[in-house]
Amino acid sequence: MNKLSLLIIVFFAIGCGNNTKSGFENEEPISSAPIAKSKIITTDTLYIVAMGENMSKMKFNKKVIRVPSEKNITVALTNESTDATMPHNIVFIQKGYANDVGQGGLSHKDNAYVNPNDENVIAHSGLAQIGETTYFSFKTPKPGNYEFICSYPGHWGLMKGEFITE
Ligand SMILES: [Cu+2]
Repeated sequence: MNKLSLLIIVFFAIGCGNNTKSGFENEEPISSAPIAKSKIITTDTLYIVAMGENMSKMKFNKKVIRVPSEKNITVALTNESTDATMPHNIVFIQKGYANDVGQGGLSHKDNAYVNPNDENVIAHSGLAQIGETTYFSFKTPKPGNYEFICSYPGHWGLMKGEFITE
């Protein structure tokens, strides 16, 4: 190999390196959440959206949430409802206790409508007002079938789904 071809190879390698770097910089994730109380970005974050402009259209964007069991995860709940009367939370509960947990939370407005002593509650977020994202972390339970609801008064009948750990 003569000096000229070696020089060309080195020059080419530097050029490729720069291209790779600038390409990577363009791939930064863009968050659509307009307001975040705190921002925790990890690979173990579960992104959930609550939506619907009124009580007949309110829903979560997932019917089933499937996560690894006994693992620390962060939940990011974004409220995309457009009416200020539609705050939402997400409450992970024992299967079959949606109504009990919802009713039990009615007198606990100061705790996001969740009774802090409710043994059927596995974990819950705070209330996300419209346009907000609320974050919280918890350790998922042992493998099994659970449920999730929004416990804001009157919401858990429609805002619910299956929570599966495996
Ligand atoms: Cu709700």
